[in-house]
Amino acid sequence: MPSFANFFLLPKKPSAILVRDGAAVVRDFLNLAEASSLKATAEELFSTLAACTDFAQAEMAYHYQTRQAIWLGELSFFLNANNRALLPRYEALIDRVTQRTRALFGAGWQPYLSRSFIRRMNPELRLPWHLDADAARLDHAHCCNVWLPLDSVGTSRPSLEMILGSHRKLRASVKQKDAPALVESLGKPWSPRLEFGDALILDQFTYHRSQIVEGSDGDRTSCEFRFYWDERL
Ligand SMILES: O=C(O)CCC(=O)C(=O)O
Ligand SMILES: [Fe+2]
Repeated sequence: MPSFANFFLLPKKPSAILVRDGAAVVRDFLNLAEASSLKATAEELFSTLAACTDFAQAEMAYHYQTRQAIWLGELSFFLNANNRALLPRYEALIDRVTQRTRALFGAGWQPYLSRSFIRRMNPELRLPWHLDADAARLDHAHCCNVWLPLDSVGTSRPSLEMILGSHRKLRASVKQKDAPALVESLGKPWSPRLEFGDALILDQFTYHRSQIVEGSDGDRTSCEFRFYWDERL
């Protein structure tokens, strides 16, 4: 528990929490109507990809077929050819997530669609400990992940597990892979519970993995909307 004196020194703004901890939970990042629209759009996207027999975008086919992930890098082109009616709804949602990210964290955040996904997760697809800076080849000095699960997570469905503060130690040494000893040296893992509409914002150097929830089938869908910082904005 923080002491009474420290209470007034704790950062309250999500942007200050992100800088301090490398992760910030934002309750109601999307309201219920927006989150429901995102979930319906994600479901329709998965059905559209499932029905596609001939992908013009090889990288999209690769992510979908190997990892059940919809790559956003060329999704607009794909929808233009395969489900044009869905395109404006998808683009409006990206705009909404961008506006919300900028309002909370600063106007310099730019959508990084070529490093963004909507992902279906099950125990076989779980991601081990990693840094997004390394695993997702982010190639910018400042990147974050607006992680939006499309169901509540952290009880029966898996959340993310992370080590708060690890971003400060790992910024200097990016090439660290799955290593239990590294986890112990960085601190105690923590997993937030998130309700539908809540988001977890992760710094690209925060060490994290898919949470392991024993006794559940572990299925869930989530969005990884990545952003990079453009100082000119
Ligand atoms: O969805 C997961 O379990 C892992 C996601 C992840 O590592 C990420 O969004 O960076
Ligand atoms: Fe990740």
